[in-house]
Amino acid sequence: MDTIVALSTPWGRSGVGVIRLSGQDARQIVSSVCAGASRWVDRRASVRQIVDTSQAVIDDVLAVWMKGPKSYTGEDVVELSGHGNPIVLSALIDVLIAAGARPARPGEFTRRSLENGRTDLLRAEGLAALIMAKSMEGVFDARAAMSGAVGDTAAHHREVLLDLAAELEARLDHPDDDLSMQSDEQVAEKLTDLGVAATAVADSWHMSRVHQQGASVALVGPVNAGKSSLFNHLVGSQRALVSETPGTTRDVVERGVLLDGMDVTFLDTAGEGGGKDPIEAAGVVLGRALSAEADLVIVVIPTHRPQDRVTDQILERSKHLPRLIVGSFSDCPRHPNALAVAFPISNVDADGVDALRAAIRSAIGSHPSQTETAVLSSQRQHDLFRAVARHCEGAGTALMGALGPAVAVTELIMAIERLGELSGIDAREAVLDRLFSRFCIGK
Ligand SMILES: Nc1nc2c(ncn2[C@@H]2O[C@H](COP(=O)(O)OP(=O)(O)OP(=O)(O)O)[C@@H](O)[C@H]2O)c(=O)[nH]1
Ligand SMILES: [Mg+2]
Repeated sequence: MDTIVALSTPWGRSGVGVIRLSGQDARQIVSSVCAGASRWVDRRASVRQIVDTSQAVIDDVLAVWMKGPKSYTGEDVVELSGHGNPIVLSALIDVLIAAGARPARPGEFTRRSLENGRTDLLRAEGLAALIMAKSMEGVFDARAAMSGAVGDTAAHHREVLLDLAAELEARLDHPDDDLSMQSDEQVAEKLTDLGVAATAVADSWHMSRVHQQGASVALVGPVNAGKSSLFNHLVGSQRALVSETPGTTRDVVERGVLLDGMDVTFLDTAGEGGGKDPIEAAGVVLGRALSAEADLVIVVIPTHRPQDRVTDQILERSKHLPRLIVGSFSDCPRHPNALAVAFPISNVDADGVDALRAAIRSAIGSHPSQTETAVLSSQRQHDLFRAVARHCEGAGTALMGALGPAVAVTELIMAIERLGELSGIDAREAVLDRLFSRFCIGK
């Protein structure tokens, strides 16, 4: 196996930059570019001078050798902390490459760790999530993922499924003997329970994704509802144009802010029910498309006007989306036929905006808690748990219906395979390639 090398800290000027090498020749390669003789003691830091071919000293580095297999990758690892100047660091890497190391590919250190059984795919994804997390909740979720909670849940589901599959296989192999311990109904009931549990795990991804990637919150509503005014309050600066002309906002205006430790991107969209202007109409279409993908929709309804057809349509369209309904113009007399809303606000004096902000924050993320429950750290994990739930459901239906136990077993085997893919037991190269291409080089 080649010895690989990469900078593990970001390129740029900083106090130190850490260069990592992994592979059987790691120590020997570093020794060959050190001035003077070098002795290595496992996990003991020592200062060394790294020289180029003309023996000029490039840098003094702090070197640590971590003997395999008890290292990050499971191989011999050497970490060199050099001075954090990209010119120095790239010169160091160049001499290490000239001495026999090969530049690492993205995620290759973690991939080796996986191949050497030092981690599994779920933990590796947890690690990627930890590095990318855009909120403290995301950090805690990632830590839970790295502790193996998802793997434990998957292993438990796998055991139950293997038992049930074996139970059904027995019926198929010996249809005349009564070997089965459980009735079809009992098996079907267990499958339903498992399907529900797998769905609950899959659903947890919605929240974890927001924790990890930050949230997008779209403001929608009829024209002149005060969306842009509210948007400006929420982002804390005058970003969107406000005017009494209906249809002021056309393009979607976007602004990211840190809301109580979470990256939140607010989107102000074109109001609905304005004139027949084609550009305005195009703005409405764009706003609808983006708000359908948002993590939260804020429906802004002016409560000094009667509830009209446009409002009804907006409420109908957003009813399956996570949403909060806000009543603007709370400073004006309420119209008797206005919609009753949970969050009254006034854009004149920002009354109610703080309460709304708190409601938005709790709608998009729970507060940090180190739960032991399975928290997913990738879309891939979500899709697999969904598939498991679907196969459990399919197996139950087959068993209780005309298709019978043979089809049910096939479904169960598919569910077991999906669970295996989760931790990488059966992961194909393609999955690995996709996963590791998202890692940064040096990780
Ligand atoms: N009194 C009062 N006036 C408001 C309030 N919110 C907005 N306005 C006024 O209503 C008008 C429309 O406000 P905007 O924020 O531009 O409304 P919008 O929903 O973005 O409108 P479009 O972009 O046209 O869809 C402006 O003149 C605002 O000053 C409010 O809560 N109270
Ligand atoms: Mg507007």
